[in-house]
Amino acid sequence: MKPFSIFSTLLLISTVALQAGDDASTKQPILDPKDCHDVPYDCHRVDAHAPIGVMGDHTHHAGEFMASYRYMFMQMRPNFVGSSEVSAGSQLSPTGFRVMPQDMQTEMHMFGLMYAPTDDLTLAFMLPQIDKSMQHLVINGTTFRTNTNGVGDFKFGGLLDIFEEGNSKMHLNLMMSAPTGSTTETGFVPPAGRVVRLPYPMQLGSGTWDLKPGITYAEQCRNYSWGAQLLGTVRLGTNDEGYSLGDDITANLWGALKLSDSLSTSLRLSATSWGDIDGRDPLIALPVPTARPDLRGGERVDLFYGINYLFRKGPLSGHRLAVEAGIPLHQDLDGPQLGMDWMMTVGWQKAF
Ligand SMILES: [Cu+2]
Repeated sequence: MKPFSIFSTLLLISTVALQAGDDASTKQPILDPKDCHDVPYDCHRVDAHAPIGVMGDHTHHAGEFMASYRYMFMQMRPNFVGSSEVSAGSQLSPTGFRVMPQDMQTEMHMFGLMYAPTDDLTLAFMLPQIDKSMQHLVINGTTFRTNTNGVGDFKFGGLLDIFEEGNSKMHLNLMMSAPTGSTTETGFVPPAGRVVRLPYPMQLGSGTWDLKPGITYAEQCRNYSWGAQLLGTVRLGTNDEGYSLGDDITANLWGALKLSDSLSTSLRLSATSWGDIDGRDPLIALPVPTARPDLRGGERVDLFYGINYLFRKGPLSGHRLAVEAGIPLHQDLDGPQLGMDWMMTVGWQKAF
C-alpha cells in the first residue's frame, strides 16, 4: 500500500465517521481563539488523547485503569547517504560493502496498561511484540531476506502531573526501559553460507536499561486542541554484547480538530535525532552497512495524519479506536542506511 492511498483511506474514514457522528453540526467558526478561555480541561474528550502514535500523552484520575493495544507498521526504503537517496546496487564494491539492505518491514504489537494510584501520578506499562524482516542485495546479484521476532523491551514508569490550570495541563514522563528484548538474534545468511548473529537493526532490544524522560503539554479549546511533547532515551551502560545503542530525542507537536463528541482528526509533526552505536558486538561482522556501529545515527522529520474515535453509546461506549499514518518530510542519515518510507499505528484503548 502506498502512502497516498493510506491518506485517502484515512480521509474517507473521517468523512464516513463524521456522517455517522451524533452531533456533527457545529455552526460557529471552528478555530476561534475566544473559545479557549472558559473551557476547563476535559480529559474525557475524544481529542484528550493525542494521536495514537504518541506515547505517554495523557494521565488518569485516581483509581482509573486503562488497557490499550497498538499495532504499528513501518516500511523502510530506500537507502540514504546524508539526505540523498542512493540505490543499493550503487553502494556495492568488492573492497567495501558486499551486501546491502534494500528494504525493511517492522511490525509491532504493543500491549499497554495504565493505572493512577493518585490524581497526580499515573503508572504506565508497555510490552511490545516485534516482527522484523529485511531484504538484501548481494554483490553477485542474488537477494535474500532475514527475519526476527519476539518480545521487545518492557517499558514502565510514571507520568507525573506538574501543572493543570484552566484549559491546559502538563506532566513529566518518567519512564524506564528494561532489556527484555533479545540482542542475540541469528539467521541464515546465504553469502556467508551459515547462521550468524544478525546486524544491529534486526535485534529486538537495546540490551541496556534505558531512561526515557520527557515532558508533555496539552491545551484544549472548544473545538480544537493541541499538544507538544519532548521525549528522550538515555542508555545506561553497555549491554552484554559490548555496545550501547545511540541516545535519542523526539519532539512532537500536534493539533486536533474535534469534529463531534466522538470524532477528531489530527496533524502531527515529529522530529527525531538519534546517535550512532557506542562500542561493537564482535559477533556482528558482515560486510554490510547495518553491521557498522558508525552508520546508525540520523535525524528525521515526519508528518502524520490521524483519527481518534470515541464510542459514546451502545455496548462499546467508552472504547477508543484510533489510527495515524505518517511520511517523512526530511531525513539525514549516517549512511548508507535505510530511510523511512511510511509508517502507521492503529490502536484501541479503554479506561475502567
Ligand atoms: Cu490512558
